[in-house]
Amino acid sequence: MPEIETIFALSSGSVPAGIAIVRVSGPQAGPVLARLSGDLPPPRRASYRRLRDESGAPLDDALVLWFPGQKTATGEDLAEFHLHGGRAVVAAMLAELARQPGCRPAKAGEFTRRAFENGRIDLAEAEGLADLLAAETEAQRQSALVLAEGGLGQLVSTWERTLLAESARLEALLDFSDEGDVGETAPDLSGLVDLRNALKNLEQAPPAERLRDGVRVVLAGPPNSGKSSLFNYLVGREAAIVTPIAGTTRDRIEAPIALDGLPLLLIDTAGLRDETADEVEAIGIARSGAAMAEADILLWLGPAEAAPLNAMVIAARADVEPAGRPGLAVSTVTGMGLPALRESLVARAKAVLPRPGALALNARHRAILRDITAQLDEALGTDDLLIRAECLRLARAHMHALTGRAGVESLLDALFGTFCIGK
Ligand SMILES: Nc1nc2c(ncn2[C@@H]2O[C@H](COP(=O)(O)OP(=O)(O)OP(=O)(O)O)[C@@H](O)[C@H]2O)c(=O)[nH]1
Ligand SMILES: [Mg+2]
Repeated sequence: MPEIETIFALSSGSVPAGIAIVRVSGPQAGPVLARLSGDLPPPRRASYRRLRDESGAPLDDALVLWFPGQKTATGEDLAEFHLHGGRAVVAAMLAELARQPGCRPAKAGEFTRRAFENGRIDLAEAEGLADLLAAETEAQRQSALVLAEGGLGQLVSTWERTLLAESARLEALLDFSDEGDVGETAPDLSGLVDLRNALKNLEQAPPAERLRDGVRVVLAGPPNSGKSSLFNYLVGREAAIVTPIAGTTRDRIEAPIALDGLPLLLIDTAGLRDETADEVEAIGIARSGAAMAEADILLWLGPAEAAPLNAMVIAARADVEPAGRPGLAVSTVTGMGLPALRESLVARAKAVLPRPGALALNARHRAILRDITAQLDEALGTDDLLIRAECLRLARAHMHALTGRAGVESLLDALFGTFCIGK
């Protein structure tokens, strides 16, 4: 078997910085650490060492850590160098590591991939980790943490135990029926029914994508109704052009914002009108329709009687328009109604997003859950014990795809490729 390559990378943020952490993982981690720092320091203890290159010239004075495998982040021997975070120091260190036998720079996500391959984390945890690194709002961070800490993996283990128990009982029944001993009593399927119902409930879990991309808040209505003005107020800058000319906005404009720690994607649209001679505006209006169709929250700035279903009616430009219109009266000029609008946006967004700390499922999880539920439905729908046993076996195989314990190579490449180098 070819020797596993030892990988290294800068694992802390970009230099220059106060400290730069370079990690080395693989069978050469120990020898490399010993060569550079003169000896192998005691395991799992920060030790102060002068690092020297091959010729004996000093590289840096650093804190070094030695983590012998397998109980390490990657499951392999792991060394960490906490260097002074100057560009030249880090460059010299990386160059020196590249000269070490059996060592090469790590690819994006390779440390995490090794952790997965060595069984230190499951696939869902790796996905959670990817989300955690990308998290920009508090809600995203909390949800990613649930996945990263193995929330889904633990659920799957529980389901698997239920399925294994059912399979074992089935096998026993099948064995007895060979001997003609099987009783008339119908087998108790309540465990499977409970599991199926639990999975169906989980399918209702809020989509993780909303947490990642933001709750879509679309501003729509006739031209000149004040959409872009409100959009700019919520975004906190002049992101969209505002003029008294009807038809100013001609394309959809998106801006991500965080409101009370919740991720929202605000979408301003071209004003809707039936007649326009302007070809560009006509295309813009078609896009407005598409944006409205995919809105999680639709803010309607037009006449209440024309409001789309479930839209939140906003009586905009309330300082100049006649009073008494239905809907929430707001004015971006006087500030009227704006705190109430923010509050109600937060409340509606919360209803769309996963509860803090609750498990959120991405499209991949959801698709696999549906596959598992389909197998369980089939298992429950048949009286043929052999078929039922086979359905349960397939259901278990799908569960393994959730945590990545079944061949999912292309998926792994895609996932780990999204990590940064050094992670
Ligand atoms: N007095 C007052 N004027 C406003 C208010 N909101 C917007 N306006 C004015 O109304 C006009 C149209 O505002 P926009 O925000 O561009 O309206 P819009 O709905 O984006 O218009 P289109 O992009 O053409 O569809 C501009 O002259 C704004 O200055 C408001 O709350 N009070
Ligand atoms: Mg506009």
